[in-house]
Amino acid sequence: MHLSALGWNDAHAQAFQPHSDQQLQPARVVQAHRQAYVLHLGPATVPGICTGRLLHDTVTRADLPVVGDWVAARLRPGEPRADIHAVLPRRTRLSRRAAGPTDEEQVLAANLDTALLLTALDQNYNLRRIERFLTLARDGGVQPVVVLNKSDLHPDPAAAVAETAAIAGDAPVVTLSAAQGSGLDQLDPWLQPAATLALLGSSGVGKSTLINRLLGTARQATATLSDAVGKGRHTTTHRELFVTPGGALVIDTPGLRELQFWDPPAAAVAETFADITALAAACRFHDCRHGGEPGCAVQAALDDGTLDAARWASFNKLRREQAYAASREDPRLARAHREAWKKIHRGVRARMKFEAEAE
Ligand SMILES: Nc1nc2c(ncn2[C@@H]2O[C@H](COP(=O)(O)OP(=O)(O)OP(=O)(O)O)[C@@H](O)[C@H]2O)c(=O)[nH]1
Ligand SMILES: [Mg+2]
Ligand SMILES: [Zn+2]
Repeated sequence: MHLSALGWNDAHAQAFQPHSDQQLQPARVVQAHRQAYVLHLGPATVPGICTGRLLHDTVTRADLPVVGDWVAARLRPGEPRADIHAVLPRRTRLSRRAAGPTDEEQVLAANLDTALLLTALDQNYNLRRIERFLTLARDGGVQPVVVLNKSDLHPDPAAAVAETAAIAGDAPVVTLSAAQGSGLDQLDPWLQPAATLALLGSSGVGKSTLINRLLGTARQATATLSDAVGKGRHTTTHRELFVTPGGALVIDTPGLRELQFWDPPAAAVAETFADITALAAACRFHDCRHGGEPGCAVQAALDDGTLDAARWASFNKLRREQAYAASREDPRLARAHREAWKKIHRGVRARMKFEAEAE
């Protein structure tokens, strides 16, 4: 394979410049395990590990290689193994607050064009969860596509699509059945050669089943949710990038149990909740807290049912998490967070004024 078929482009080549003089070559991380990686060099894949120096110089775990990363690697003489000397800057990324007690960022995958946000049309189907996934993708600069899988289990999948589209903003929403292989062609617009896609969603929604469909072979093990939970772990346990017969690069990931945000994604939340942001900008008072003030557009929309109470609650929950994340970091960030929201509100007001004048 040519590096360009793996997503290598001029921007990456530029970022590689500082490394190009010392027998280092670019490689893409196609598998990430705890310490060990598999690197794609173009002609071949080799196992790789970070050099001691890279580990030593790395300040946070989020700066270590993840699947989808481009790295500067050096092949060991006479050995089919490579050492990773540096991680190139990430074009886009999906990251969250790591699960568990430690307070750190976990990057799930890097340099993605599209995130296929999978939900199954069974008990897993939950608009509030979809909002969180949308926010995560937008925050990382990745185009989200909502995939409602297991359409065969739902009496009216088209109604679910309509309901989801109403909260998804400009993100496309499709429904399909990975198990039955129906509706897959709807993903064609994003399955372009050398485009990188990651599949994200809870355990058991059918990520690996869909990957197998896209690859045309049963590469990934799949299991029913009860089997997976019975084993006490998810079926897929590491992140891996595969090349489809059409040349798209798709990443399978283990199911995400928790989805907490790492940085406060004010702009991404505003985008996911554009309807609420617009309402808030229409309140009589600039600093309206939407708690019973006169002329509150949010309260009016809640009263007449234009704004769903569950969606309003979901928005507030995300904002509280943002505020928490910001204050945990440092007071400067908390202030930056408030500034970001002020700017968003100013922008919406300006746009509303502009549109009103145009009428
Ligand atoms: N009815 C139905 N079942 C499906 C569909 N897609 C997947 N499944 C089933 O759902 C179960 C879980 O599928 P997986 O592909 O293993 O799920 P996963 O998202 O990869 O799960 P993790 O690897 O644990 O994160 C399997 O039993 C699949 O056969 C579908 O479209 N319809
Ligand atoms: Mg899986
Ligand atoms: Zn208000």
